[in-house]
Amino acid sequence: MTTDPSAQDLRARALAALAEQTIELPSWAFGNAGTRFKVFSTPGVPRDPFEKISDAAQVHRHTGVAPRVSLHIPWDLVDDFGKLAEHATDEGVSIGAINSNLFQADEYKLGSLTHADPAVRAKAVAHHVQCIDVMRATGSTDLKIWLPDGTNYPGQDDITDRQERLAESLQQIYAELDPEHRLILEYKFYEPYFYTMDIPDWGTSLLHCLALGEQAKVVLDTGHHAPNTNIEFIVAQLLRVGRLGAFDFNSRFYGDDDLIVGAADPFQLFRIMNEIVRADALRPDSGVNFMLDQCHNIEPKIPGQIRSVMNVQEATAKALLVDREALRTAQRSGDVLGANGALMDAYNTDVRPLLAELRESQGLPADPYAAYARSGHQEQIATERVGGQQASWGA
Ligand code: LRH
Ligand code: MN
Repeated sequence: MTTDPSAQDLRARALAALAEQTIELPSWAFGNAGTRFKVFSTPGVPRDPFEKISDAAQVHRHTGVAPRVSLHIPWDLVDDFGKLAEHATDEGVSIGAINSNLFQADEYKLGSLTHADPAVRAKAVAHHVQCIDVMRATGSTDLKIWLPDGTNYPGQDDITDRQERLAESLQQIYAELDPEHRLILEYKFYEPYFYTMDIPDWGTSLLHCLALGEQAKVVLDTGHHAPNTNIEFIVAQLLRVGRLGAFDFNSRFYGDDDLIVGAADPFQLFRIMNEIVRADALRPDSGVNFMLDQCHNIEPKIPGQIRSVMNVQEATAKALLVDREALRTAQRSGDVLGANGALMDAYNTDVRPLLAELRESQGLPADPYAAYARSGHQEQIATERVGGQQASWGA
């Protein structure tokens, strides 16, 4: 352990910030998932939203930083959302963002909120009114909209007309929000359509959010950019204008692979968290909701989520250990290698001992992944959860 007072101070401030960090888990990560080629089943997978929440609570119990679970409607539809929220409370977690679903209905083939037929748009708007009712029943404040709409061939539809219809539909949804609610709007550059996506990039999402009002913010899914996009640049820009509402963290090698965050590119995750720390946006009241959006196609789900949460903590800890004074001095004096070096020193720091110390100070296992493996919970649910319909995307 260093004796240098400024390094000790940096370490103490990093521990304090890490102790406040929270990461929201996606209910669908605990269900079966796959690709168009195969959705694999796994013993012990939840059969309903109650079991999904119980599994998410296991992640929080072992890591201490995952106190919220986002739901997806209709995948997580239940008769009584009040009961589901009570179950979450009993399990020591709460319900986070409510995700709408516009990508599994036949009538949305040529569009939902952008569709030329007002009746189809009205149905899509009504789905969001239903999601807002779920938010009221669960105490959630974030309505998360990923717009899957797009076209496959040039000329198939008028790009501008679709944007006008989209703006009108979003305005109708926005008007239904309660004062404490937010509409967070997710973009994606391709898939399920391959010529245009109606919200393909951060600029388009931002334009619609600015047109809607203060309660509208952008969702940045780390898997939704063209290869080699400088995502931390987008993070810095959205933070600068106060419109970064949330992350959907995952990682990818090529497409929207939804792999474990930090698994494919831990350096990119560090660079993203470095912009978050630089903007002091790690604070719980920063308005940025750090969420995971992943699918564990072949690996066990709960250990996969635990590993994911630990990867975010590690990237965050490294970003918090950047000597910002040295960095600023080098940046301001044009010391290119000095500035890059300040960042790389932090990135190349092994922060696992620091995180182990944090967890032990909170009465948590130093290594949550190993602790969960020792708990026998995976074997227990594989034995108990027999029969019923395993949860999945239900495509
Ligand atoms: C779309 C997306 C969106 C969710 C879905 C599960 O690719 O990222 O955030 O609705 O995955
Ligand atoms: Mn997403």
